Amino acid sequence: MSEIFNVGKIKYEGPKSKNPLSFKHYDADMVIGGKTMREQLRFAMSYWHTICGEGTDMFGIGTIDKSFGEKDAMKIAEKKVQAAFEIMDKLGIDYFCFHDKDIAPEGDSLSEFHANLDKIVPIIKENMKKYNKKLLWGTANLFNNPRYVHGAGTSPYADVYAYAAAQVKKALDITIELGGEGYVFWGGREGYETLLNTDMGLELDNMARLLKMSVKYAREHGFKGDFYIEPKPKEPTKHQYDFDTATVVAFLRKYGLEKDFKMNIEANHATLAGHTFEHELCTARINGVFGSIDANQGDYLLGWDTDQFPTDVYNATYCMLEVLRAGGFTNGGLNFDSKPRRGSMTDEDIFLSYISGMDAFALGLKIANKIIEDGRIDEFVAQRYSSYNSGIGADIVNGKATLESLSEYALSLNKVELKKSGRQEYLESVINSIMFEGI
Ligand code: XUL
Ligand code: CO
Repeated sequence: MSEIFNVGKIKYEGPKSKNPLSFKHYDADMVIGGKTMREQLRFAMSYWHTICGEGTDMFGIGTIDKSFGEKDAMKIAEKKVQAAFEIMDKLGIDYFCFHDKDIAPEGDSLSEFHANLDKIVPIIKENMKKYNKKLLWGTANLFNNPRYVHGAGTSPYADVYAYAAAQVKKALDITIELGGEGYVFWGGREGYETLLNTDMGLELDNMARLLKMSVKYAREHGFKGDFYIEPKPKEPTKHQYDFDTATVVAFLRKYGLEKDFKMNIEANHATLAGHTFEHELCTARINGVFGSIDANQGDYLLGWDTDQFPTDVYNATYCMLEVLRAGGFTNGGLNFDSKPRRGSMTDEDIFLSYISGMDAFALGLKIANKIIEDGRIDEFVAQRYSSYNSGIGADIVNGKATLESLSEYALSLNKVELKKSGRQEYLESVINSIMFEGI
């Protein structure tokens, strides 16, 4: 079979290399923090952007043709499989993620969609074997089709809800068939525009019901992986129910779903919620729901979900610091939910974009590991909270303190020492000194 992309295998050539089609920092077999980079980073290719995305934005049609020279919808789908595995193979990416409708055309009915999926899935499975690739997670696209204009699992209409459930069932079947390590729910249309036409309580109860049914079905059918919710505050709806990690944690606890679900944190969604990427990751970690990551970055000046390839090394560093603090990934990984900018429309741009993202995260991993080994940041934090290790502080932490005992203690103090610096600028300079050591 002839190749689709006129690009060879991408190799690690080191930081001095000027070859654009090489890794400068991602050396798959290099051991960092006790594991190889490949094991630590668990990179995944997003099928929707890389294989289906044609460079559209809300003001313009596509700039890239992803029909790969075919005309018939099923032939295109088959060619897309070939393209997907060629890209993963050439970039040395071990995992991929997909929505149901990324891999096969929807056709004119649900049964036609199922039949199309049933033809493509064995081809994907064959290629997974041939190229030794794995599925990080699968999902159902419950936001694109006009039937979901008012929501899917939160639709006011039971028929639409049932249709969404059917799509989830089939996407779970495929995820299980392909040995997927995770299954994602991103609530694209699960939200609302105005309370004037919305029963928010019922919508959220129904969403929880769909999640419960999904967990039950998947576990009964042998799914051993993780379920994820991917928070996002807005876009497409004004108020998305899965606003951010804290909101989702409250939802999961309300409905008793906290044991079944973890988070899939996306960088661009975090910033849309007014948070940093690392804030969302830390919130997930301290609540025991750290799971997987959609790696990308937004643009503060544009302000919408631009899904750009992540090249900001500070962000990648703070992200990997959280990943290492969480003990690394288990079933999760770094899925590039990223696309080249509309103006980057060549085949080569696909490879250049992934190289830039993979190198940025390789740097992030190396620097985050150095920050931990260096110890100055962790030592400062430990010192800052050391008053909780003994005396009145230990009483607070151990639950021995009462309002009376604290009041008595406070009255015995002459004054509270205020001049205890948070040393933010110093700590930021420590990060820079570690990051740019040797320059
Ligand atoms: C949309 C988004 C989705 C999810 C999967 O903003 O991030 O691609 O990752 O449905
Ligand atoms: Co995403």
